[in-house]
Amino acid sequence: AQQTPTADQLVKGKNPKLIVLSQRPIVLETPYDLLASNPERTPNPLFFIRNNVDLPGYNTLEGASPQGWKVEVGGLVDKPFTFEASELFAMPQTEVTMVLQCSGNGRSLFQPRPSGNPWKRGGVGNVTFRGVRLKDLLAAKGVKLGEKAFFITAHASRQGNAPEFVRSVPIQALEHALLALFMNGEPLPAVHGGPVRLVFPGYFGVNNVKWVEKIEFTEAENTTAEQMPRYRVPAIPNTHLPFLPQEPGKTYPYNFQNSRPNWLVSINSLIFAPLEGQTVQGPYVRVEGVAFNDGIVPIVSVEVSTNGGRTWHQAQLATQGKSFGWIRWRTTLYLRPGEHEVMARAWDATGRSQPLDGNIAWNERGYEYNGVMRVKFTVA
Ligand code: MSS
Repeated sequence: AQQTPTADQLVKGKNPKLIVLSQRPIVLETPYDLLASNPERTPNPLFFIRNNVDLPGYNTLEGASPQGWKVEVGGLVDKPFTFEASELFAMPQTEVTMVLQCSGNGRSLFQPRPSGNPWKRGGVGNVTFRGVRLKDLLAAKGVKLGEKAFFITAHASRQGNAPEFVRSVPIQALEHALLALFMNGEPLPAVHGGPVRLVFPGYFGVNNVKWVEKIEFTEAENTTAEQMPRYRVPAIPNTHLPFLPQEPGKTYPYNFQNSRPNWLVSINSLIFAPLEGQTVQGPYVRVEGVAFNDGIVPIVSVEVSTNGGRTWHQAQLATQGKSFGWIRWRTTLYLRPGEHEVMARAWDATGRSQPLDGNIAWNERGYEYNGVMRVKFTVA
């Protein structure tokens, strides 16, 4: 029998412990204990990979040469232009720490199991990108947007006959859009989109186009498969309902009117300690983790419960204010010896929170899971 290659054999420089969800395209999940043991930022060797389309020769943590890498900017602008990735290094740089999360993260927690890579909770990381703001580049080139530029549509390189990968995000995303050149202080690894990636802080992973080659300002969303029907959830547009609940197991006739794309990251929280199945010393037990949302408003509280959600106890937040990166929280509980289950739930300043039953958001491709996390552990 053939052995499945390990993560480091598939992508040079990756930690061999990453879980191989797919070899082609390459999809690697960060084991949860390793995610949890790096609560500030997720190191590059541990960072998850989700490729829909592999770019031949880019399976390494090493950087990719910016020389000769051209990016076209066009669509609804007064002066279309082309720039070379290498030009960006001489421009003012901006740094942003953000959660990069696949919209399929948590998919295997949905019942019945939706189609797609069976992510547990490790399709996420906290990362610092550094590069040039797209709006600074437009200003430097003296380029103005047309009145009907409602979307930013980014196209990935198709070198080596790669199939197309295109995503559209609303024009509001221009405010923080970054042409990333560095990841966690290293030249942007080729496998994470080097030499240049268009990242949108606050938006799900899929929107952060690696190996960007063309940026268009458009009146409508792109119509390729990654925009429709993939990477969407059922919705009634222009309502407050975050998604339209589905009968688990049923298919849905996706179109632009009855669904919305996986854009803004939904509010979520993770428990980093204790870990599932651990035995810890009591009676005082430190419980900690992280919480995040789309960065548009602050997370205002994280609560924990050890009685199945009947009562909740407020944890302390390490930082206040809006953040595209995850924020840390912690608390100490007084617990008797024996088995316990702890739950965590975040709230933000608009009143958004997480469903107690994550399956309420069931959808056939298993996107945007943000159900309250539960961890079973033993107090000695
Ligand atoms: N880009 C490109 N070019 N291609 C592909 O495939 N994918 C997506 C993004 N971008 C892609 C891109 C996804 S889908 C995700 S998640 C992300 O990316 C990831 O990242 P990394 O770096 O980690 O790999 Mo889901 O929502």
